[in-house]
Amino acid sequence: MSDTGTHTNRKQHEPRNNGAQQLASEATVYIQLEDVNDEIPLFTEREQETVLEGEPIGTKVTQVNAIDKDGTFPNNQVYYYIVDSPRNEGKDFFEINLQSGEIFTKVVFDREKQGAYALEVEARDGAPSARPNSNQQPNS
Ligand SMILES: [Ca+2]
Ligand SMILES: [Ca+2]
Repeated sequence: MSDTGTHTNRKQHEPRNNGAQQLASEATVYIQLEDVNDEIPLFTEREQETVLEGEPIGTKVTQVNAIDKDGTFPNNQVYYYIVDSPRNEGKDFFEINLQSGEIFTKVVFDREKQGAYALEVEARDGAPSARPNSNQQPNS
């Protein structure tokens, strides 16, 4: 379809019912990007803490914090765990609040028995991972 004249004749573009005609319409589609759980919660700092010997069970030692850069819940929800491994020296002596990351003592310490403990903690997010080879587990 082209205009034969030097200037456009608007009438040629008006709909007519006298033959085959292509119909068209336009619409704007708003696309919202959906967050995929591809970010791992990362601890903001590795810290060294001290606890006094002789303190009662349940004494707060510290609070760890991890940040997950995913955009939405639960992809960015962080849960804290004490790593359940025989190599985790401190696992029987401390407990952690799943949601707040606060760490508390589970025993009364005696500095003369053992002077320091290494405690491994883990941050996991709240949704199956979208990362490859994740087996649908949360990111950690
Ligand atoms: Ca995440
Ligand atoms: Ca994401």
